[in-house]
Amino acid sequence: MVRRYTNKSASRREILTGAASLAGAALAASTAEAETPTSNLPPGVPEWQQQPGAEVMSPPYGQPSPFEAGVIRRERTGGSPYPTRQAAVSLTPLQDLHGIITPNGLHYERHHGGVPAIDPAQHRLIIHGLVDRPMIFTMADILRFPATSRLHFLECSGNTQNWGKPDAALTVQDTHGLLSCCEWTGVPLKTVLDAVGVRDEARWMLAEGADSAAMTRSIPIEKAFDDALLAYAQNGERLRPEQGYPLRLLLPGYEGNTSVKWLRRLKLGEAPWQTREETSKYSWIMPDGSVRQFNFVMEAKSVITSPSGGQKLAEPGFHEISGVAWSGHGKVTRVEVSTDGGGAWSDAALQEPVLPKCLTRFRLPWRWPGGPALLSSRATDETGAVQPSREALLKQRDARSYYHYNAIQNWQVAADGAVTNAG
Ligand SMILES: Nc1nc2c(c(=O)[nH]1)N[C@H]1C(S)=C(S)[C@@H](COP(=O)(O)O)O[C@H]1N2
Ligand SMILES: [Mo]
Repeated sequence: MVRRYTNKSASRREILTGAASLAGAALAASTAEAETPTSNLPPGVPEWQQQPGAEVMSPPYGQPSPFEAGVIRRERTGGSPYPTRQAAVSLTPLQDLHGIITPNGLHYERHHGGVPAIDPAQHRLIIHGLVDRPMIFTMADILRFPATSRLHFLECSGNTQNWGKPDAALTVQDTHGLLSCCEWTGVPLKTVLDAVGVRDEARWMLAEGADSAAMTRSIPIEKAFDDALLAYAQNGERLRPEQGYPLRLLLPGYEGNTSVKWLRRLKLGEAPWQTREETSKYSWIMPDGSVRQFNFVMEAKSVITSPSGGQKLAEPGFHEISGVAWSGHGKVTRVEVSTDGGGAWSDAALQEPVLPKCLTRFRLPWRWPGGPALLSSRATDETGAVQPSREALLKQRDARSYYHYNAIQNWQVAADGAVTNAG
């Protein structure tokens, strides 16, 4: 059903609330077009141009158009459900995003114990262990340090569960939605560690969150002194509660799990602490059955977001193939695209800016001749690492693997233009 702004007696507020309440209004363009009165089409002057628009600050914190109400985070379809809604995930709608930035309200979520409601005035960060001056910082203290802003992706190491037989119904939100990219602002962790004086014997750092899961990870000291951030802002505003408000650790390029949210404690020590997230979880099963711990860096990876699963090409002819590529090792240097299932590859254009440990948008013009096509993308990063095929990845891991799936993603285009997940 298409709601039209025809009730001239209704107040602006009523109209806005009415529009906003369109339940999950994923308005199919074709339906909207079919019902558009010709008076709203050129050369007519459309209804919305015939009276002044909404007042400023309605609402004071801006919202997307009600017609974009279908662009939302979703839970994972397919696969095993999470046991509770506190220990769960929500996925970024990659198919609906443009460029490389994830709007804050669409950043994926992964919580092990729900989102704590933290009063920043009462929040503290303690730094102790092998340091000269153990200290407790308020948020005001953290905000006094010189700050920096950097664009980085964050990817959960559980992103993309294509280890088994592909589920054709999955969208790119399902397969790759545990991936987001923001401009993060905060204090370089090195600055704060220099203030407390880290002792020479310190080799590892424990990071603990103030959530009910007290999520805790051991981080190599080299990373702490390299590009780690104590982040308090994302895309220009303070962190969202679900991203770790008021303070999170941000470890660029590392698996998302190590970027501890609601950060309350850093402890310097000589050896890793062997917490739950680095023993029973987040380790790899190797082909010989052995287990490999501390697999921090997210490898070169890419995915075509348009056209992608669940979309439909309306007709043969021009279609831009577009997607995102990233690597935790640095910059993406190349993205190749194939439309025939890996027979021939063409170089896609990399859209500036191309930044280290950040999403890179790629684009390739394509003329769909009609008939079946298999669309794939393959990223290369500045270390020369090339995104592997699924076959090649499976040779390097045990079949029971779960984390760090970075193989090439394929989308099947059917003769009628319908696009499905081919794994
Ligand atoms: N304290 C705390 N930090 C956490 C988590 C958590 O549950 N608690 N989840 C981790 C995981 S598994 C990931 S992938 C990222 C997700 O960050 P996001 O929710 O901001 O996307 O945060 C990490 N940091
Ligand atoms: Mo994660």
